[in-house]
Amino acid sequence: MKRSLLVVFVLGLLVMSISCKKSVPADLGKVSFIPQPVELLATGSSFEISKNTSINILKGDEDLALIAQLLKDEVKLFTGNDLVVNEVSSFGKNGINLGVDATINEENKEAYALIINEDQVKISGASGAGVLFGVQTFVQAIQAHKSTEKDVWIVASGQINDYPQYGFRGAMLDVARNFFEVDDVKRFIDLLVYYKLNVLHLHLTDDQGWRIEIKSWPKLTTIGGSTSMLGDGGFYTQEDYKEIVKYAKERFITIIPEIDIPGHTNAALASYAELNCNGKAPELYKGMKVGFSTLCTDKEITYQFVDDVVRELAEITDGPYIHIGGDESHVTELDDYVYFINRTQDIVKKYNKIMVGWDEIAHADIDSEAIVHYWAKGENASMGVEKGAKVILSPSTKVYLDMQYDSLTHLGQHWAAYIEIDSSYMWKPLELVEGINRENIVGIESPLWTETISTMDEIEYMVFPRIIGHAEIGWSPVEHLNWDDYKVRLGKQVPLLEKRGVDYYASKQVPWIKK
Ligand code: TNX
Repeated sequence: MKRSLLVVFVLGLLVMSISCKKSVPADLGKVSFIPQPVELLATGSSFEISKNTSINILKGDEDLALIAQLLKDEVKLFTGNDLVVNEVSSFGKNGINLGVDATINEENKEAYALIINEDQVKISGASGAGVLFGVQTFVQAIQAHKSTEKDVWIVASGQINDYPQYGFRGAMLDVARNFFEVDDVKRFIDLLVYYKLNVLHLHLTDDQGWRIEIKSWPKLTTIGGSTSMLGDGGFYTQEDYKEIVKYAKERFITIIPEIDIPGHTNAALASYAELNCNGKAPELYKGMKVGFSTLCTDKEITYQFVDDVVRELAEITDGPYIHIGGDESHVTELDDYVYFINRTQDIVKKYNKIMVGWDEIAHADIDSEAIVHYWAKGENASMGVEKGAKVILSPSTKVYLDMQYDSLTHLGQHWAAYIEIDSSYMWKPLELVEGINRENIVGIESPLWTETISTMDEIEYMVFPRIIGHAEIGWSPVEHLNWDDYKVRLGKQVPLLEKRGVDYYASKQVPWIKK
């Protein structure tokens, strides 16, 4: 545990000397939390979770009812105890109490305060999101301590005040190269919640597949969604997509849908001949190449198409963003590209959404509302910032989850780098691109491209454990980031990962604890 995490025992010793009820002293300061909380004070006593412990929420709070259910499920998974959830009109002095209290942090809605003492646990969030994050921290504290007698679990006492450094902490899943069912996406969302991430970017279209139903252009999915690289294709109906958005929203995760245009569009071009400059539809494509396709930027029908797609997508997307891709448009002339992105920006604004695009969009006349998604070129990110835009950081050499761990990894690619656990953890957002400062950065995102990946187990193997480190970079104060300390805490995530059935890469760099 780092020295900067001030752990005070005096109060705890006092409490213990008054009451010697607990047989096993527990220390909250020794729990291997990830992400590392901002402030932690151990008080040297403990709280017991038995079969009779209740989870309490105030009557009528729907957000908290779902969070209470999630906590109940987690407690059952880790302790075997099936706790009752009570809706109360005011909190008593016992049990695990969940509540929203905006005053705990006026500046940061995602903040929470977790207080564990002998009689009760209090998890207060500045909003529902904060309560959910506090619950995740509490679950990590529970699993760190064994039961002393059958069905009684000891949780170390203390206080945690916590809030994230960045308000945008995301992952991306490419469902275009290979398609993943709604249930897989829901599982992916569950895995993000455990580490306090709050954004899921879905890469919905690419050369190899169009995965979202657009009612005014039905062939996009009946033709464009009929194949994939390693499977039989597939797509989300708008009802499916709405179900994903709802599931994510209940867990305080924002869905960002991406329609990758004007390049990466072979599936759309194969579905509608009129979107091609030569009026001919190409064959569907199942290969690995990138950068060979483009919408016809000087046909008016192209903009009708973009307008319809953005309009339908905006209607079913709850969050503020639409991602328009814009990467690797190698067969679009630069002038045409700039013209296309400019018009697309107007369309996205017309439907009251914020345009996000890969770093190449900085070449266009983007305005200060746009967000440049840095992945490859620092100079593009800087150019975007000069135009007043903000930046999402996805440095491909650090956070690309499809990059192989080393030369023996049987999945993935290595064009950006081999990314072992140390390398994926050891970078700092503020040291990445010259001229980009804290106020220019929205947050960080870890993308998983799926050219070589087609099952949930494979997703998990590439994502875990690297994303756990990215979650800490996005959440914890920079002075808490330390590889030697982190790798030990990561090694202690084993029970959490295994009970949750996560198929992770057991890197030799990490001192994994024995099961
Ligand atoms: C680059 S990152 C791409 C994707 C590929 C990925 C494979 C980006 C904006 N474009 O189209 O899937 O590399 O690693």
